[in-house]
Amino acid sequence: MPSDNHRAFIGIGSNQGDPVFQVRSAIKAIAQAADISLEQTSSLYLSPPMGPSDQPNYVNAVAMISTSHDSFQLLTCLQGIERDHGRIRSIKRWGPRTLDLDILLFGTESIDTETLRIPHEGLTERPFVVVPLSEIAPDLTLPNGECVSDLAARMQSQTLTRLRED
Ligand code: A4P
Ligand code: MG
Repeated sequence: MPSDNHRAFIGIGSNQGDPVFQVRSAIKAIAQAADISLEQTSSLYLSPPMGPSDQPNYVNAVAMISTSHDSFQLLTCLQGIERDHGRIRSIKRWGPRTLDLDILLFGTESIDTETLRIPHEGLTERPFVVVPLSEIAPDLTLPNGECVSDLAARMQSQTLTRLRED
């Protein structure tokens, strides 16, 4: 990895428009994006919606990338990929979506602005983020100092189903 590159983790989620297809297609788009190199991707996981329950189950995954973008440039790029996948932002918080791409971690950066907060809010409380993250980077130390695999092992993740590859 060149020294001006940053390692980042991206949370991928979908619960509309064939979610498995959306997540796989998003992974391809990330791999093809300029100035981003896809390093690892987790399995796909199915889980009930966090938030309003009157929406379909979600498919989630996590990707590890290296990029020469800064974190704001990366956000712009990911929002372009969301748009390409028919994402329409609704005013409903945690409502259904064809594709959601969240920057979970960006190197060791800590950012708190209107448009970008890193680490991503709720990162350490969500099994659909922690479990796939732990699958691809088990030794990763989270900003709270905890090893991600220890957190994943402690987490209630009965509602999370790992999807088999076909
Ligand atoms: N933004 C701030 N920080 C970030 C970041 N680190 N990465 C801003 C990406 N975006 C970030 O996001 C709203 C604004 O957050 C963006 O314009 C960006 O500037 P959004 O994607 O438009 O809205 P959202 O996703 O509905 O809001 P939010 O609060 O990010 O929701 P979450 O946390 O993404 O949760 N249940 C299951 N099982 N699986 C899921 O994946 N996802 C959600 C959404 C709800 N329930 C779920 C799942
Ligand atoms: Mg989001």
